[in-house]
Amino acid sequence: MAGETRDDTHLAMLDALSRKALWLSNWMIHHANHIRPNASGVKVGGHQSSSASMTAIMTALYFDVLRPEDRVAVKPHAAPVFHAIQYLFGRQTLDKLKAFRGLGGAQSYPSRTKDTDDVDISTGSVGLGVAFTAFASIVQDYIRAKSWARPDMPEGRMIALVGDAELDEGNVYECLLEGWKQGLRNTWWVIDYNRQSLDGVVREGLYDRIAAIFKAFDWRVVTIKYGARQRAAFAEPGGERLRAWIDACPNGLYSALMYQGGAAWRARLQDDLGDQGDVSALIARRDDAELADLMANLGGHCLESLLDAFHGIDDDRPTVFIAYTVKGWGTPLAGHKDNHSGQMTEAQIHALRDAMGVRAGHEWAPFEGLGIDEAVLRAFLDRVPFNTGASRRLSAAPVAAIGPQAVGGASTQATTSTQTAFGRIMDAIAKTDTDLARRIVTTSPDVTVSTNLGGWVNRRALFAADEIADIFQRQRIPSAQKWHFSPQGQHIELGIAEMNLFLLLGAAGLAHELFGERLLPVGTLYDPFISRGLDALNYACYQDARFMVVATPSGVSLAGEGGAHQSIAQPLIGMSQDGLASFEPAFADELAVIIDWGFSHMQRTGAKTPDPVSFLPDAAGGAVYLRLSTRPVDQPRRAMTPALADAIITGGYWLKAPEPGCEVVIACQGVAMTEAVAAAGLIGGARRNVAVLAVTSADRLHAGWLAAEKARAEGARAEGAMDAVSPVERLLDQVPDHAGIVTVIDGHPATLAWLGGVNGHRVAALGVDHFGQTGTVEDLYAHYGIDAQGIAAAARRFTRGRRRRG
Ligand SMILES: Cc1ncc(C[n+]2csc(CCOP(=O)(O)OP(=O)(O)O)c2C)c(N)n1
Ligand SMILES: [Mg+2]
Repeated sequence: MAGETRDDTHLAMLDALSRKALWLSNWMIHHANHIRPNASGVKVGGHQSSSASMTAIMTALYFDVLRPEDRVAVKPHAAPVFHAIQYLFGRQTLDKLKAFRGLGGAQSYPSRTKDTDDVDISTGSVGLGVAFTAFASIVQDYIRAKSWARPDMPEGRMIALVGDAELDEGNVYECLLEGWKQGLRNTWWVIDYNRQSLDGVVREGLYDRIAAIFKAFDWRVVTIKYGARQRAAFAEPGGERLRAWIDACPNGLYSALMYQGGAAWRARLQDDLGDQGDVSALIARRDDAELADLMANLGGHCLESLLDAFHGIDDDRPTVFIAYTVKGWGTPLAGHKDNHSGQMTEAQIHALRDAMGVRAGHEWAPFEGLGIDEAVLRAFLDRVPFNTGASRRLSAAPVAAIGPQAVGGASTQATTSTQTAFGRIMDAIAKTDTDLARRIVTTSPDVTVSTNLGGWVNRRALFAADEIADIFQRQRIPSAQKWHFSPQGQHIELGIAEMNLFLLLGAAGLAHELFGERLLPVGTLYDPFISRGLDALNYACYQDARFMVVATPSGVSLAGEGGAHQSIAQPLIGMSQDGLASFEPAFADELAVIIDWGFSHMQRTGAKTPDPVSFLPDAAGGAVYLRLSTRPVDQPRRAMTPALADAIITGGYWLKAPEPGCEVVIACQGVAMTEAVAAAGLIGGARRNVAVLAVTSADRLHAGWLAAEKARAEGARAEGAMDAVSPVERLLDQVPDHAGIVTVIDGHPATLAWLGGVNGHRVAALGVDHFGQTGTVEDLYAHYGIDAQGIAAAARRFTRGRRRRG
């Protein structure tokens, strides 16, 4: 195997491939920006310097160190290097490289869902891919503790290739602390320590801070500072003086000299070290080009040093490699403080091409100019461990749902809250001896008990690599919670950081593809704090992770908690977040149907084409968001028919159907249903028909409507069928044109205001549009006009208005 026979030929091979990866990544960006037609004139972009900085690190890893079971998050702006390497492996097409950053082309930042060259972990929002690796490792441990791990799949290392400025992101530190608590293993972070970010050169002394932080969390710190040629020079007479000069050189000056080249290095070194005997002679022995090469030979660009460092690790302790690099290494952009988005000129790229031995017109040739026989290179690539085996994207058979009846232990209560019902449903599932129960893994950022997961945890225990008994139980101190940790446990208790919650849900929600084992992750948190983890939630959805996030309390319904604990925008987040089916049920029986459906939805992987009835792309599956409340609500006494269950999943149904003379519809999502029903009673009656539309998912009704609109538009364009009708249109088709709709939600009124656009009904959109107060629910609902009186008042405007307009 490569890596085990590290002789000169092997190094020469790697060096050739490194040069090729450097060239192809730079050319890919040049081609996209300067050769491919670009009618709009809008910058295409791409990061030549950030790619160059990482080339040797990625060469050492991909062509030697990595094993098929390892999983890698590549620094987003090194995507071109990743695509180039996959191209050399024969796993990326030339067409995709030519279309880099174009429609259907290789993606700007590595993407699991959009790229076709086997991206392990998407990146783009800096810091998230880094932390994701830690949670992927925890998920790997979880699976192995259950003895599910596939016998053909050894334990992998979860590896992040990290830009040094990514360490500015707070989520990195949140994850370090969580990792320490969880006994993190098998995690490598390789920091591309080029001491430049986007805007410029970083502060002096950063290395010491970084190293100290990692050591504080019990990580091994491996510093790869000097290349082999530098180390050889340090061994020459006077070499120690040169090393001391390098160590003392400020980051900005080193970068500037890198940019200026050999003559500038000589002038500066002579100023500082001239007439000093051995070291002056050491410098004088080298011509300008050799001197520049020596000073550029930092550890992160030296394959030998990198391989030594990586192969030096033979245990599972989390390890950070701080690899000193130069941003733009090997290109004329090297070291310039503005090089982040800088690109080579035509003349510069041609000069680089010539230096690479690549002929004009042969820029994409994978093996041109390497001085090694193509057959030898191909044979080498075929033997590279990472390149052996089939697709790295694994799969796992779906776990069967158990039906809403089996999970619906809550529906017998006359009055209950959706959050109480959630706890009972989870408890009911926990009692079953089913694969579904076994594959669920729950997690919560220090709000397990207050989000009602206590019953589940009591039955299914907490996860930890080693048993930890519940001391309170042992001491016979009464407590409703049994907190027993064991490798069999199925709840991962997190610290408060919501970013970590969504990163873990993302990693666990990809267990089937990363590790070939199905997990059904359920995470609970406080609804307003979705915003705290929002980018990680978006990131999990972007990666197509499958999970269920259950958030309470909705809106101002936990009225006593006040503005900081009340959520307003969350229903709009639920609607606008791609890949997330969002529900806000009012009743417990709806919740049972939704949860049962949700576990199946989390496992579907079909086509994204809209269903002909719901107009939702449900065959493709996705993640699920449930917005619940702690407020008790009177429950309807009814049988759950298949038709009702379908409507609940589609997004809405008539709680009180419109009659032909209907003047007002009250459309309500979630916990304000109590007020909606009461308002209908106030204004309806013998004389006037008031209908009540129970919306379980504005998200899905809205998405179905847009999809039907699109289908009609396409039909019109093609002069084909235009008869697509979405569920919300079928519902509102029953409402007379002159009727008005009052929409009600404990959340932002825009969530339902669009209902007026469907058939042109007038709308009064009620909801919460300012920070909440403390008070009782009655106080607050009256304050926002979503109490029964407020709803009735809004409805009266319609009935009077109609008469006036006669
Ligand atoms: C969350 C987030 N904020 C900002 C950006 C824009 N951005 C992309 S790269 C970058 C600088 C990264 O510097 P570093 O990590 O040191 O990478 P280098 O290019 O130096 O290797 C910034 C600010 C981003 N991608 N994500
Ligand atoms: Mg940097």
